[in-house]
Amino acid sequence: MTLQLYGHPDSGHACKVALALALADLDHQVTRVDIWAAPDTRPADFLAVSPLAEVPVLVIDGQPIFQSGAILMEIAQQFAVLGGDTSEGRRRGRELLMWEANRIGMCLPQLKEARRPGSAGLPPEVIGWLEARYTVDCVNFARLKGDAPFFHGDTPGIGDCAIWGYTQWLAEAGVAPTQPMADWLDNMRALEAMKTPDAFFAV
Ligand SMILES: N[C@@H](CCC(=O)N[C@@H](CS)C(=O)NCC(=O)O)C(=O)O
Repeated sequence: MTLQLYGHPDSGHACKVALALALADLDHQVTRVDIWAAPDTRPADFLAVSPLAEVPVLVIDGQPIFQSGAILMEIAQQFAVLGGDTSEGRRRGRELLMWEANRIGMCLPQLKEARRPGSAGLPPEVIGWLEARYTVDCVNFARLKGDAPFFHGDTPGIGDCAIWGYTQWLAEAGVAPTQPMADWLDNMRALEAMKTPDAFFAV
């Protein structure tokens, strides 16, 4: 079995997958793709497996999968890890992934990019709209997590990986964590498999 991950440290979507592979202790190769270079200048082997020229892509035994959520579900199911070993865990993972993609994954990447030095930014009313969405997401974050240390219970699952992808950069996005979020972020940072984005995609 070979696993090849294409990603970049500035991509929270790629970080979600890198974290899942690390937590599940799955041996894999990493290829760093420059997401700031023009898409058609990216390496041919990457363009051959990435239909949208985007990261992440995970190639499992020659079979490429794109879209971070789809990759996380594949990892959980195929390797019976991170919640994928039970039907309840897989359902929980799917629910959390859909929520993250529609909510957190819709506002934090845009806020982070708008504040990146050199970015074209976003109109103030768009920033205001995204920040208002984030405020709602904070309330629902606490509802969904409940009192357990992780979204999947006592140990992290693919939902935690997905939610981590961009919540790791709240300061860069210009927003603050709520207390439940800060506590969960501490739990995530304390995981033995946790790395910085640069370490996940070291060249
Ligand atoms: N919905 C996709 C988003 C993928 C995505 O937007 N990737 C960005 C980096 S975060 C990318 O590759 N951007 C380069 C480009 O679009 O040229 C996922 O969850 O994987």
